[in-house]
Amino acid sequence: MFQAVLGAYGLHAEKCKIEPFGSGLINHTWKIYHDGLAYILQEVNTMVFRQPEHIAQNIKAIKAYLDQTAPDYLFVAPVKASNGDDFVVISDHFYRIFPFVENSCTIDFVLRPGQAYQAAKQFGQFACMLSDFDVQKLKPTIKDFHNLPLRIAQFKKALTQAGNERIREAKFAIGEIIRYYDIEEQYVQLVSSGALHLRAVHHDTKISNVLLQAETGKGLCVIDLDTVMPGYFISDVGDMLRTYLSEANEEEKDFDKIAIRAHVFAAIYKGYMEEMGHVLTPIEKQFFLYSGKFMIYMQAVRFITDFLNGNIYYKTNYPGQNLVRGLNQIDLLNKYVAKQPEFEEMIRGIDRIRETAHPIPGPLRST
Ligand code: GN1
Ligand code: MG
Repeated sequence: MFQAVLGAYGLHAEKCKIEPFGSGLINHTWKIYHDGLAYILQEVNTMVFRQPEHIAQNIKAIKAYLDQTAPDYLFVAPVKASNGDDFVVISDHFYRIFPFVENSCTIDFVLRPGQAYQAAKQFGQFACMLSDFDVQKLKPTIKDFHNLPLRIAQFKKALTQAGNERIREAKFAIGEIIRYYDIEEQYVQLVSSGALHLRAVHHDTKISNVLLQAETGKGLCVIDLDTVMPGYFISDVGDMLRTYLSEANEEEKDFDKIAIRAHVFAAIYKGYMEEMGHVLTPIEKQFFLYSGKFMIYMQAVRFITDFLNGNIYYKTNYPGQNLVRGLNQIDLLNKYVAKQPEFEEMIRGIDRIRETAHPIPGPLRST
């Protein structure tokens, strides 16, 4: 495989050092060293991305737009194959290569609030740069990706199809998912009322999708644009809250280690709002906190559904892993909900400081 894929880019597999890279649950990724240069090779999972050419088209459209409107932005575009294409298809498998950005690094876990701040600023900047881009030009790369009612429908269907043993094992998790159905009801209400604007949304804002300057840790740009498509800002903010706030990640089996870091919340809010505060509508801003519930809950539903279905979607390393992940997310959700009053207070505090620094202009102020 490597020979054919790398050959399509004019690289010689026998001269390359190839190592597995990253920790994604969907695609396969390798780092390739060739002639003093480094690349990232990815095989796109076409069971998940049914029309991978949509990914390539979206990235091309965004690149063309940003080349015009934000030429200084570091946009990591795919390397062109020898035939000029952005990807190659070998035996029905879909591959692409990215340049490895020198002096950059990624991290897998937020250790300090400053890192959450940098990432939130990067995802905020990306959303802001695309706020006037015509989202209708973006094709959905995964249909109904963050459509919570559909995820609930899939969960209900899995409940009717799963064997008794799995239902018994997941009993507590199932009860918790049902107990939180109001999160879905609120989403339906939000979308149907038009409160959320359709925007270009990244949809996968985990910390490892931000390139940082290796020496300073300053954010450089966002990567992994496979799921950039029309959506709502709650997906991006919500997945940051889901993946940055906790002291332990979604794989943790010891739930005592799941603890919410309030200073990380403040960093995400500050970083994102510095970039998107003037783009989001006042109504959208009211759902900043809701976005955490929305994404943590949806991830719990997706993990538990996959467990009930016999683990057909997410890569797993041991039986019951999706149940552990789902229970982990439910624990996180409970702890997040308990923190809401504290976070509301923090938001008010940060907004007050921002307003003092940038007073609202116009008739609202009489001086
Ligand atoms: C998948 O493969 P990765 O880690 O980038 C999933 C996300 C989930 C995440 C949970 C296309 O992302 O939606 O939040 O696992 N991506 C897809 O770890 O389903
Ligand atoms: Mg991804």
